Amino acid sequence: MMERIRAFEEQACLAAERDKLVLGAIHPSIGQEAVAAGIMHNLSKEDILLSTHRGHGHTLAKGASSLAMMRELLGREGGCCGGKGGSMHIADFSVGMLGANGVVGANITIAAGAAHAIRLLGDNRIVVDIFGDGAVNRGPFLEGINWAVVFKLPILFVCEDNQYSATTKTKTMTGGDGAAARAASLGMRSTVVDGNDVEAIADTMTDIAARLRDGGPPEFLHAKTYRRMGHTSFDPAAYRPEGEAVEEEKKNDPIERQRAILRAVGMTEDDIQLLHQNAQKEMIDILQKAAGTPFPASDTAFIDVQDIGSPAVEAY
Ligand SMILES: Cc1ncc(C[n+]2csc(CCOP(=O)(O)OP(=O)(O)O)c2C)c(N)n1
Ligand SMILES: [Mg+2]
Repeated sequence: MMERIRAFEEQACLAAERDKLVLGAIHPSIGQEAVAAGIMHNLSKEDILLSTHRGHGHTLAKGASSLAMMRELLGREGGCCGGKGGSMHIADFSVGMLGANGVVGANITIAAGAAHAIRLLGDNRIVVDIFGDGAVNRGPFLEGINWAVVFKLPILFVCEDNQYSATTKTKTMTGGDGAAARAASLGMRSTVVDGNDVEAIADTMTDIAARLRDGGPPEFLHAKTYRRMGHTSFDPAAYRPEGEAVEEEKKNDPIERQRAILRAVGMTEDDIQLLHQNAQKEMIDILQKAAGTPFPASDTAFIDVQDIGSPAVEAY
């Protein structure tokens, strides 16, 4: 899965920067793949996921079709949201993915609402809500977590901490002892995990998922990783200290770290390469297919659009 996420995003960056086929920004999660793969390994399609503007990996790992996602990025027919959402607003209800969200922190309260609905329905699905380290400084962090604690909702909040909030090192604008400490202060069980260690994340998540399915209470996971690229595919990240990203890649690339483990347990180099090549082939292929897919017919432009019939529509 980590290979597939990396390959998808490499192709998405090419689609945006080389081919100019993507309108708007895409936010790559290259270097952060262990969080998506480790967490989603423990979820079924019935479980609920909410994600952020940097959500391609989460969505793919939840089971969405890579081709439908790429079509969505390119605004084409057959995209997850009919080509109307784009990279930052991918949703695929058929796999329990309620939506990425371009508004930082907004998914936290929506996720609490989804978990509340599950509590009222009385089934044993769980909700996972993933947000960035910048989101912990927004109001919905307090509101959503407090609500979940008070109502003992079946939800895991995950802070995917890539150390940057757009162009700013997050710790320079965050008070106190960090995301997990804040969640703990609201009475929530909080775990810190190495966000570049896919097995550690998967194992931690196995335990958390079992506890949540058993009736809760809600939990918090702080996964520490690193954003290897700029904020968007076109951001050269000139604000970053020289050499920092290269050093992180050398020390902490989650795919390289897992390859080393696979070698140590006897997987052959050929098989390791095959995983890589299969992922590459899949994603090169879907970009080609997506680029060859027509745009949606113009008479579908206002279907599913909330503002239909409002004066605002006239203005456009
Ligand atoms: C409410 C709100 N404020 C500001 C922005 C602009 N913005 C987009 S992404 C981002 C940084 C978010 O950082 P973080 O939560 O750490 O997520 P990351 O980009 O690192 O994945 C900002 C400030 C926004 N989209 N929404
Ligand atoms: Mg961040």
